[in-house]
Parts: sequence; C-alpha cells; structure tokens
Amino acid sequence: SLKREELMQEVQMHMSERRFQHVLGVEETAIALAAKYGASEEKASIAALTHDYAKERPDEEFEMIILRDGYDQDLLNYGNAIWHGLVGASMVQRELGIEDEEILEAIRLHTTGAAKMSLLDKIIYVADYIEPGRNFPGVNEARELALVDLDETVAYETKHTLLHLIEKEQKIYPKTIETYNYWVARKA
Ligand code: DGI
Ligand code: FE
Ligand code: FE
Ligand code: FE
Repeated sequence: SLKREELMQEVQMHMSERRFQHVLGVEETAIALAAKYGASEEKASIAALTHDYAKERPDEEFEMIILRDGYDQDLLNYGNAIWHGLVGASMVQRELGIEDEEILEAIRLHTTGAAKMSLLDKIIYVADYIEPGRNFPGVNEARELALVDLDETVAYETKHTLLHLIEKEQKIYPKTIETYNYWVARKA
C-alpha cells in the first residue's frame, strides 16, 4: 500500500485545506496516544490520515454504495455525518488499497464509537475529538483526561457528543446510543 507521503497527498487532494489541517492534527494526536497507551504508531498514523477521506463525497455516491453493497438500508435515513466513516472505510479500502482490518474498523467507528472498541478504535475516536485544531467548550477537559485514562475520555466524548446532538435536535444513530449505554450509562 501507499507510503505515508503518498497517502498524505492522496488524502489532501480529496478535501479542503481546512479539513486536511484537521486530519494532520488527528494524526499527531493519534501517534502521541498510541505511544502513550502502547498501540502501533504506524497504524494510528494511517487510520488518522484516512479517517475523513470520504467526508466530501456527494450523498448520491454514499446512497448508491449503501443500496449496492449490502449495508443495513436504515442507513439511508441518516447522512454524511454517519456515512463518511462507516461507508467511507470501503472507499479507503478500494481507492487507497488499505486492507488492514484494524485500520478499516477504526475508520468505520470514528464518528459513533461502539460498545466494543479496540485500543486503536479508541485512539482514533478520541484523537478526532481533541486534536489541536478543535475548539469547543469542554475540549481542554477531554485533553487532560486523555493524558490519564483513555476509557474515561471515550465516555466523556460520548456523553458530550450526545448532549450536543440532542441540544440541536439531531437524529441519533442507534450505534451512538449503544456507545452511550456501554461507556457512560453502565457506570451508573
Ligand atoms: O468528521 P469530523 O467532523 O472530524 O468528526 P466526526 O466524524 O466525529 O463527527 C461528524 C459529525 O457527526 C459531528 O458533527 C458529530 C456527528 N454525530 C456523531 N454521532 C451522531 C452524529 N450525528 C448524528 N446525526 N447522529 C449521530 O448519532
Ligand atoms: Fe469524521
Ligand atoms: Fe469524532
Ligand atoms: Fe475527523
């Protein structure tokens, strides 16, 4: 598969400069988390560089793939926010030649999380939330938490993302609820 430099170039060509800077921030953060928590820094780098690869694809392309490739058709009731990782991973595989299932799964889960997450899944989920370009209330608390407890950071991110979505009256994807039930509510 592609070397880091080629991968970066390919990713950059598929998105705005602003989004590419986000991707580089996620990569830097994911590598640091991988070093701290003992995951592969190379896999963290590749997953981070490609996690939003499909984010600027047209809805019609996602809808065509969802109809064609045996996805749960309930996905059609959602939009780019849910599709770009879950379905976007198949574009990363096909177009960038990434076959590593751990990397593809981290891409699939990066927006919603899941009850069952690998160390790499957690790293990408959290790095996406706390990368240096993020600026929202609570991000510094999440950054500090990530220095001490990755699982607690997954819980914090999940709770705050859900609160934010509900505040905006957004449709909640069932997997997001599963993530909340496992990582947040199970502790109560
Ligand atoms: O792609 P990014 O902006 O870097 O970040 P992301 O992939 O984590 O999230 C994309 C958006 O998806 C973000 O605004 C939060 C939102 N999101 C997460 N879970 C859900 C959701 N949106 C809806 N409608 N439903 C969800 O369950
Ligand atoms: Fe994303
Ligand atoms: Fe995220
Ligand atoms: Fe992202």
